[in-house]
Amino acid sequence: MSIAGSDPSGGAGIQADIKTFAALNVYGSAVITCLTAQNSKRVSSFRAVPGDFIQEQIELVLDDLPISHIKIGMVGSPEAAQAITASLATFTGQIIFDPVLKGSDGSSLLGEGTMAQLLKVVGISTVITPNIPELEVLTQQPCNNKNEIHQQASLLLDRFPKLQAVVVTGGHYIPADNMVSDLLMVKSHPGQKPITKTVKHPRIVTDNSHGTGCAFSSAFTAYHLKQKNYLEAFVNTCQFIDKLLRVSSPYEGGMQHYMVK
Ligand code: PXL
Repeated sequence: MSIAGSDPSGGAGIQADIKTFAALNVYGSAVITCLTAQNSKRVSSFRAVPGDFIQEQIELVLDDLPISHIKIGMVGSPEAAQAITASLATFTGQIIFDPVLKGSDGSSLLGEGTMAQLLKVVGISTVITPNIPELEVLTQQPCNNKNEIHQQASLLLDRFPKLQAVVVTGGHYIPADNMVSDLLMVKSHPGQKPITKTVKHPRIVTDNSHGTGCAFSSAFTAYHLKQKNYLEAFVNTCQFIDKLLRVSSPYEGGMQHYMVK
């Protein structure tokens, strides 16, 4: 199940999630938290779906389908965060949360007063997949280098008991060698350091990157569903996104093209 915002241009949000699930042969259900008006270039506005209606959707689908994994994207309002945390209180499967703060044009996708609620959603999640700016907002600490990123990811694992893994996507920083590093940190036994894995890959320069974060977290969700292992899911997701960007880059129009097989 994806719980996220709608992007009518089909590149990000719940549309990207469903396409990613389909490309990876995983069934997807979709609960929409808010409607955005946007295209590949800019987000013009968004409207929240009422909290009770979000809750009704989640509960009806959970009541019916054998859902093992839930991916949460744009929450968009405090009411949505409340509805999500309330309706998933007894869910025991994986919850993978991509703490979306901004659209790819840099505009805020965080509704008024939602910061505290975002942390509530982190509190029910087993995995979070922030990019570096989102990690900084979640932790309220600068993450300017590898040490700071590792330290803050590790502190999040300590702070939230349900959280098992933190995945930090590195695409927002342009390093000198043009290599992007994505990080997986998995909680270990109490008192022991978390297990870390870094995947380094060449930066793919393309205009067709709208929705990459959504595709990343839903691919991680789909791979974990199939492989039941954070490390395998992480490595496969990095490869999938690399391929998705490569396949998409020749096309005009800013979008990703899911002919990845
Ligand atoms: O990529 C972040 C994102 C998530 N969810 C929705 C979006 C976007 C970016 O534009 O529109 C609905």
